[in-house]
Amino acid sequence: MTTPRKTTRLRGLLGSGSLEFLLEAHNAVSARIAEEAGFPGVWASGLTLAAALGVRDNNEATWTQVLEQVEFMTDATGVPILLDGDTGHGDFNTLRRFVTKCEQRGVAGLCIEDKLFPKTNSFLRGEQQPLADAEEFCGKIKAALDARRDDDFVLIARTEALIAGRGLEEALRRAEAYRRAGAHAVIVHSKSPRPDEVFAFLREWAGRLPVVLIPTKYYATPTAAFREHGVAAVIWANHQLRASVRAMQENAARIRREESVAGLEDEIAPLGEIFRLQGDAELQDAERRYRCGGPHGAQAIILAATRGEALGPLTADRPKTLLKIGATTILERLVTTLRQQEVTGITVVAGYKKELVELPGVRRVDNDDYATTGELASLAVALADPAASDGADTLVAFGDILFRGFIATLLLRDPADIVIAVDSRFREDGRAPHASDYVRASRPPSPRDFLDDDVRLEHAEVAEPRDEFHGEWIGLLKLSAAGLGWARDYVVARRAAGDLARLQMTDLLNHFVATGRGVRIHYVQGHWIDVDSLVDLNLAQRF
Ligand code: SPV
Ligand code: MG
Repeated sequence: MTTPRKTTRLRGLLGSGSLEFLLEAHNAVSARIAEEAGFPGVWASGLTLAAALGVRDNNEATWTQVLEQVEFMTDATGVPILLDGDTGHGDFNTLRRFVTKCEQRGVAGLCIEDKLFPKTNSFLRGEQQPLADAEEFCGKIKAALDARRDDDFVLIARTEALIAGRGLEEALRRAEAYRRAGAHAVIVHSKSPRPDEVFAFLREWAGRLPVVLIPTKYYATPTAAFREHGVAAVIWANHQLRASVRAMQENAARIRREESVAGLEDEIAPLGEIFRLQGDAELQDAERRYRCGGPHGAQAIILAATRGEALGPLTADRPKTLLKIGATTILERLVTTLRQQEVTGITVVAGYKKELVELPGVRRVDNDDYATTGELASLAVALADPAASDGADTLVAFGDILFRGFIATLLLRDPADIVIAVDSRFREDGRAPHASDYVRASRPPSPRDFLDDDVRLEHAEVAEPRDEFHGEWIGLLKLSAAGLGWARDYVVARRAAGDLARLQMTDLLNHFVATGRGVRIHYVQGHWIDVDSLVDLNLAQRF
């Protein structure tokens, strides 16, 4: 079954027989927010579109400029948009072209009002609101209807008779003329603080066409009263803009006063929410689907759930991955390095202070049990995420390492299913012996390493260095699509067996060895660093 067109849905909404609500929006993000809040349609308000552009509601923005904005709104939403077309921005002929362009840009319906171009907002200048000649306005309605390609494109005629102080009789006379001209619904606008005059209109009108109201001034009217009077739809015409203006004014004043944004962080939308509203997840999926070949199309999982207790007070307010190396965090540098190797679709597993882990274009998943689980539980969270693509090569990296980009490329270019980078200089890296991920390989490093590419892992272990080890795993692993599947099978099995929480990445590597999958090793000599201690952090500043 295909979804009905937006025009058809707007038509249906006005004729539904029950009271519907449209919410104002003035740009794509406010339109999307209105849709997500559950509104079945959006009012693209002339007043707030103009205000957002910093101009007056006097047709200072041309109709093409208005449509530029509205096109972003229709692109960003699945619900129909009813555009405030003011007077139609000119005579019948301008209006015809306007209707054509509205249809082309995905607008579901247009509302035109019987005032003179350029109009003035209905709540300004008292009753100094010159009305259009009703007959001429009927000609515009007919022209607009004839200009449509889509028979369901909605045309609403709005009378400003009450705004202009011309009384109920004139409002009824005009509404009736507009009905005969073919309008699908009427708006009778009022600036009275009470609904009496619009309710009087509704009683006389007796349901000849759906009536839409804009109760900006008679806002205190109970919604039940609109229902009782058979109102087809209510438009909340400017409330998103007004809410955001108040929020921005308070925000700006506070930042100015406090000379800091630190106190605001928890009170404003997190960056991740902005990326979500922009649809970043869709782009990540698309990147996985459409960027193919070689290292292109690889994805990455960064394990960054732990605090890094060894760093003491430095990680009191942030996870280790967010410590700064120069001007950027470890995570930012890691992401930049990965992107330079054309890795797209980066997922970071956060835990400790997870809400701080936000980076443009980086998907975050959470291991909320980070305090009681190990690396493999974090990996399991990423593998369970639907965004983890099964078709791509995947780099798994610890969130506290920095490495030169060529190492990632080495792993990605290797056709083996499971590949790790191992540092053979672990005894000479200038650091005191420390516990880390050490490996025993099928042979020690040799000058032939660049030629002989078939070194295999025999055993991996989190331990103090011992003579039998050939190197230190740097915390970077490449899995092919098949390798990713085996890793997923393993974490599922371990979870079922009940010991996933205590397992580390070395357990996964040993499992691969034990099951004959073969883990290929690329030896490197330096060119990477991990940040486990203050000494490491200092070394990293020079990396
Ligand atoms: C608008 O939202 O632009 C309207 C409603 O036309 S009003 O501001 O009340 O005129
Ligand atoms: Mg308007």
